[in-house]
Amino acid sequence: MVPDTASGCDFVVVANRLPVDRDTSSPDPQWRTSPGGLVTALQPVMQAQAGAWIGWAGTPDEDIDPFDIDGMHLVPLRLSADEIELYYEGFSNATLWPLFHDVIVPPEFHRAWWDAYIRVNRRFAEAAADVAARGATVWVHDYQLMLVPEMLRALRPDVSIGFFNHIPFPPWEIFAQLPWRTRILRGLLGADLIGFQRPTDASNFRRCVRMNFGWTTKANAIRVPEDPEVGTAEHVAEAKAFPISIDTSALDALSHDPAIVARAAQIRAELGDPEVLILGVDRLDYTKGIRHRLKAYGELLADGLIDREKVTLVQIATPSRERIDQYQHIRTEVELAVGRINGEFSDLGYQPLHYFHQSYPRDEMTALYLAADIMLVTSLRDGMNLVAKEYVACRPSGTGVLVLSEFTGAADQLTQAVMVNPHDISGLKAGIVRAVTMDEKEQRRRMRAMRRKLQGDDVQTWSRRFLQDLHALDSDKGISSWEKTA
Ligand code: GDG
Repeated sequence: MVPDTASGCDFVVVANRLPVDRDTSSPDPQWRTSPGGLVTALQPVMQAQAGAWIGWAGTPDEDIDPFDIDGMHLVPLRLSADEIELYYEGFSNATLWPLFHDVIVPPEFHRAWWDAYIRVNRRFAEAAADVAARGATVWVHDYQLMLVPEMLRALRPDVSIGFFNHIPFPPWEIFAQLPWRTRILRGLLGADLIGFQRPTDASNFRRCVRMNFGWTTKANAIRVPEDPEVGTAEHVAEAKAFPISIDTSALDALSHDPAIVARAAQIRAELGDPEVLILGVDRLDYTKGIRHRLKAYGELLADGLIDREKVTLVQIATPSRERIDQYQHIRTEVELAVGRINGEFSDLGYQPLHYFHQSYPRDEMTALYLAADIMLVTSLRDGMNLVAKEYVACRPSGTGVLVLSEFTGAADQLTQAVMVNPHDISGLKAGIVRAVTMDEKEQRRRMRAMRRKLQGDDVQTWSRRFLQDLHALDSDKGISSWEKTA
């Protein structure tokens, strides 16, 4: 039964984290919106439609009343320390994350993690069902919440449900390992529209549906039969690509800010004015290919293929998921490699590699992008990789070279980057040398094309396209369109 939701919200975002951080510097801690792409994209829709955002506030075992900030209604959900360990660190980040990133490290399958995942997903679905007005639009985000669409559809068949998967979707041959694959697919299929980063992700998903259930799919559409056990009726779900992007104009404005431009010059000066400044910016995650990048860089210094007096690499590795074993392991490996390179190739006046295991404010990140001649993005697998797009958006000079892994979603769009296969260390070395030696004319030609691409493709356009498609499906009610194409 549809509850009386006359006073509910017409637009509801459901994501693992709320888009806020608590500023604990004052005696009376205040919330601040965290400057992320998703908030930027959704805030105008939230403000126009009295939208709500449901998520965890970041501290375990804490009850926080709903509150309003910057025109958004935030609904914090309580997660216990145990749930963070089993649902978030466990099932989300040690089962799904590695499985969906080409099993770079082995995924772990534990039934207790799965039970916690169901429990927490149900809590999110129930919160969305409580908050959404009749006929509302609910947009669920990412791999931590894949069961929410079906759970919500059972509770609230009147709402229109979108899901966006920020990470890759694996091919059936990998996905099939998951002991709970049927439940995850059914969970996602509860949505009317399931968005992916790349067309390949969407086609992997549709093939998983065909292989797992033996159902047919038509173009992007999947006819999902009723499930009396769960309480959902037959409907048509669409699975297609909506590549995410960045707030291009905000970054462009920052990159013209005189204080940030001055800071970029200062960064170069502090590094000893290298002829070529190379930059890497990643969460410290095994998917980002930081080890491969350092191996290539170390070999280039050893071979003398790049001039150690002229080139400096700055690697920012933002702390991430530090309680998970594999993340502690990758940190040790990266830091060993950093120590080796600096131990071997530094002298009193020169350090080839500056490594920072810290987070920085957005202005400082922008100054780093402005300062860098070359950006290295060498992910082994990455849904999109926003850093690649941010670097391009922060190059108003039109110079600079992006070295980009083929295994990122961004590679589908930023085709003028120097493409590399990070597993091929010789090829990666050649890509870096190509970037270091590229003449300015070629840099400008490539950068111009990539910047043009980003102007017509920002995060606002991304959310608008997704929501327009969702509403178009909704007015059509799916089944009739399926019949039309029969
Ligand atoms: C997931 C998918 C997909 C990083 N360090 C700092 C900082 N950052 C910002 C970057 C960028 C964002 O964090 C990282 O985004 P990525 O896309 O590179 O990677 P993931 O975190 O893995 O994101 C990915 C994305 O979701 C969106 O759908 O593209 O594939 O894995 O914006 O700038 N920002 C600041 N300080 C830091 O120290 N201010």
